[in-house]
Amino acid sequence: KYNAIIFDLDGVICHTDQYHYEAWKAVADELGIYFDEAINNRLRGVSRMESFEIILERYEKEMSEADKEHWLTKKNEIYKALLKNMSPADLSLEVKETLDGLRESGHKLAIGSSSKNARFILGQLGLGEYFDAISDGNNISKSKPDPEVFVKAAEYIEEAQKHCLVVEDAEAGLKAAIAGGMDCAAIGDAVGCGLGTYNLATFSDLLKVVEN
Ligand code: B16
Ligand code: MG
Repeated sequence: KYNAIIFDLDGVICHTDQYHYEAWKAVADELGIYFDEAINNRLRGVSRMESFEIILERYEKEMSEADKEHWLTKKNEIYKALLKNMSPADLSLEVKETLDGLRESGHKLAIGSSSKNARFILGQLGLGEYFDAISDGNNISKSKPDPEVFVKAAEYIEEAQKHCLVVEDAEAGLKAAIAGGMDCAAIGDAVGCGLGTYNLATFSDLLKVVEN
């Protein structure tokens, strides 16, 4: 049924929540805005600017677009410095073995991530050359729940959307897959929202999903 699997990156292939948290916390502290892990969870799968808008809900004053850009650049500099701590040791054996298994069974494998740092993160994990295509925050004009990032991924690997399965950890990502006419497998927090065609208890469950 599926010729290709399109993976979200953060929260599916790897976990960068803590680094996003530390970088946003540094920015929020400088601005005197309250920020905690619960607010950080709302930023999952959301673009950088939209993430900042959520943080600014607790900011009393108005902020100019130029100032917003300044803080976004600052957040990304802190975040990228933290990403340098990532290495192939951060890629779990389960994820690597499952990806290899899916490839051996003839599936094309692509990335569909909102992040502009997707290629950098994949390089840190030792997956720089691994995927057949990467669609990320650099090639889209609308972020999830818009389907653009996944539609582009399907285009890059030359597969019809109905033959692609998306794997996502965020509700916005599941909505994006559905809007793009694709089935989706929910993992982690996304399981709770009930939008997944399948719910994965663990990453390797994907092997069972594609067998059927
Ligand atoms: P960046 P995904 C998303 O990645 C993250 O989940 C989200 O928290 C982040 O704000 C977004 O990428 C943009 O990331 O600032 O690196 O461009 O889950 O779509 O792989
Ligand atoms: Mg994600």
